[in-house]
Amino acid sequence: MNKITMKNLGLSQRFITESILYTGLYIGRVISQYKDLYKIATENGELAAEISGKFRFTVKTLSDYPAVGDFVMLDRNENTSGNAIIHHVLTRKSAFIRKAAGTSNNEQIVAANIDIVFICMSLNDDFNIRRLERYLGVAWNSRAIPVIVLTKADLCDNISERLYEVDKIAIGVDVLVTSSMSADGFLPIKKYFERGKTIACIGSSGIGKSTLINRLIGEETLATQAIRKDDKGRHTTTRRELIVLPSGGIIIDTPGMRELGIESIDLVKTFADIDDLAAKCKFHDCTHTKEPNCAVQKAIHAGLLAEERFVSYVKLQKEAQYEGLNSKQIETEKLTTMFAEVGGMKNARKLIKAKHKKW
Ligand SMILES: Nc1nc2c(ncn2[C@@H]2O[C@H](COP(=O)(O)OP(=O)(O)OP(=O)(O)O)[C@@H](O)[C@H]2O)c(=O)[nH]1
Ligand SMILES: [Mg+2]
Ligand SMILES: [Zn+2]
Repeated sequence: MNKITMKNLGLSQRFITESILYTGLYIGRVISQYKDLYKIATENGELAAEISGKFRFTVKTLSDYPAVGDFVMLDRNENTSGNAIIHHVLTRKSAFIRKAAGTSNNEQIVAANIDIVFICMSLNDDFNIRRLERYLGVAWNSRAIPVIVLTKADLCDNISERLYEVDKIAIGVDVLVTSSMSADGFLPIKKYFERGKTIACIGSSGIGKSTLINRLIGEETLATQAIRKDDKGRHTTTRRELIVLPSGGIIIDTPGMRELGIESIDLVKTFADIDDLAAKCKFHDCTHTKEPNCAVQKAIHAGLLAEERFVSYVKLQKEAQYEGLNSKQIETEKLTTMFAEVGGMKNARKLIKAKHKKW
């Protein structure tokens, strides 16, 4: 492998100029993060770092913290004892941002200082044109160039139809069809990689981002895993990671995300027809599954509403509901939903207790 120089790591004149403001500090690039600990690449190799107390004190929003892809100023560039200290984050030239619903200051930086963002979507189950549309919108805002990467072509028998759909929303954007099942299925992405240029891969879990990157690298660097049929949405890649390719070029692999931060307004706009129907249901809290006089179910039975459309509505609603919650909160939400039928978690606990007593 090539020696990793700061230039290979994407350091351009713009960052060098800014870094000169900080005399006595050294420049590095964040390649991964685990809780409060950052892995930083420097001219002299990798080191572990944490932010300074002063930095922590000045942080106002989540997005002020260093993110993968950031150039940071450190107190050292050698692996001496203890962690290096991050004092500053250099001004980002681009950032792919994910917003937690309802909160304006809860922006999460998915990847910083990227040149291209690969919006990845599989051609089979995960394919969803509306979601692609939203990812595209966020990508344009990131100041990186979006490229749509469709994966798992081998599992799709109507590629041309899907491409036709994508073309309608992807104006001025390259659209690539890939598969990791054939030896050359990754080739369409290859030409986008250049020395010093950073590409981030984003998209849902299990659609083959890491597998595709592995094909490109030509070795199994990143863990990949099949999605278990009974356990959808299980994440294989657990953190963002910046990798310098042997041939030059930089890629940031990210864990699959549920969504970008769907604001409820999106749901309202996209599913106005279903909301209109729902307003006519007998029960105002109708779940449109088994309640009597459900206008939504009636419309589906009458062939006025496509079943799949209703399914994606429910799915999006769930995503919106979970958006912005941490994993513990998501679990609680899931349990609450699960136990809604028996009258909520409290009752569920009682029921479980009662059962144990019987035994
Ligand atoms: N048939 C088929 N399967 C694929 C393809 N690419 C990946 N897979 C399979 O899809 C599963 C998930 O692949 P990953 O690369 O782990 O998916 P990921 O997008 O990185 O998922 P996260 O890390 O959870 O975000 C694995 O079992 C892969 O073998 C493909 O082109 N065709
Ligand atoms: Mg992965
Ligand atoms: Zn209903």
